[in-house]
Amino acid sequence: MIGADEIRTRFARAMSDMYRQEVPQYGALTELVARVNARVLHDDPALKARLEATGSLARLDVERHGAIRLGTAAELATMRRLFAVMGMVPVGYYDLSVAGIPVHSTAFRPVDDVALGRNPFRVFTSLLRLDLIADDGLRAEAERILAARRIFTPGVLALIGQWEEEGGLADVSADLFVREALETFRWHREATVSAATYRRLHDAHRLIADVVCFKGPHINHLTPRTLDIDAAQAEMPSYGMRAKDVIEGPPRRACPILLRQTSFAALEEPILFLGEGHAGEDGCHTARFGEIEQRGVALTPKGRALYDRLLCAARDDGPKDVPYGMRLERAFMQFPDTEDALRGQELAYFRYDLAGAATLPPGFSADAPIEDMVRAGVVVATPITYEDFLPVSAAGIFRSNLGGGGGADYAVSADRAGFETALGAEVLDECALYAGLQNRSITDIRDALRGTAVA
Ligand code: OOG
Ligand code: NI
Repeated sequence: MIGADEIRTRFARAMSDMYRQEVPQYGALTELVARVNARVLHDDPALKARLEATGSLARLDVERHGAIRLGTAAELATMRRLFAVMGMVPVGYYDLSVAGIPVHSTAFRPVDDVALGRNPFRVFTSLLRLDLIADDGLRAEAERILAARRIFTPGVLALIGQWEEEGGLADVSADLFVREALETFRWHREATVSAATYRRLHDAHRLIADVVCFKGPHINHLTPRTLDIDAAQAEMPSYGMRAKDVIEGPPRRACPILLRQTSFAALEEPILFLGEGHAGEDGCHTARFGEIEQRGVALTPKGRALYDRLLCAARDDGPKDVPYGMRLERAFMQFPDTEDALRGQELAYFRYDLAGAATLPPGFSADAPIEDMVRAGVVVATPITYEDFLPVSAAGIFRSNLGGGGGADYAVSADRAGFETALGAEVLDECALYAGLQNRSITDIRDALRGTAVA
């Protein structure tokens, strides 16, 4: 039997190869990121040593996230089963309707630290909210079109069933699974609708046309992870890419927090509409783009609340004649920027490890506060990487790839319960996962110290 981590690794590689063929600029982007990362590691041996010690260096070159947009509850529920084969489970709920985008989303990803270390491949997965289409006739038409399509191959459905029954897949079946699953994410230049239908859906919202008018949920970007997003952004034009104006997320920091992202604009691609009693008509569609990301430490709810408040301040209150980047820098001066302060004020999650042998200095007990052990040099604290996404940033990424504007005004709020019903499961709480990792590392240390005390 092939383990979930191995199937995920094979799938992520196959997806990356496919996307490189479909969108050559993605290949250029991975080269740019590889070059920037090599330079950062060369110039910052301390960072390199730390990444090596925590197993993060090995995953850096393969690390990617992608995104898809689904049309129906049934598609989402089956997608959950498909990702489960690869050890990817839904984490977090993201409501994009507040930003004028008619979807809500989750991220399918591995959750335990061994799996994350092997390959942290994640897919930001959105479900179209047809309930937000105001026009009843148009909504019914979109529903009809979506109900008729089959985005999964019979082969992949059979293999998912087999995996669920037997709890694993043999080597050959695993390869077959990867091949069959990949079909769902492939680009099809033939639309399933006429030009007129496409136009009507597109006018309701560009995203609706992207989800409804095609055979399946083409992967719309794959994102490599960079160690210096400012450098990568600055170099994008020399690789022939037009970068988005602002980097989403927090500003550059000595101790990177959460997630910073930027993208190049979606490509205009030729498509072929279904003919209505005549030959198909040529058209074009913009959906697929490239993105890069830099990941920092995961924040506690307290840290996240501070982040949200400062981000809001930079976006809304700052004097508008000051460039956004500067307003952001200014606002975030209030966010502590040393690891000691982030730990001391419980703003971020850390993983704790014994610095050396499991021995305690005189006067220490295995139950001493972990912070005292860090100060005494018995224990080292390492930031836990943020593995998730940010709704405001995601909205910015969506918007910049919907050809400007794209912000309808939806008078609705989040519908987490509705999303979970469609999914057929609850989404996991990301903070509980980070807290679990942190607490387990502390328990392990105390156990190890007690073990030596007894011996
Ligand atoms: C997803 C956009 C969000 C991210 O990295 O925040 C996203 C989409 O455009 O479908 O990928
Ligand atoms: Ni993305």
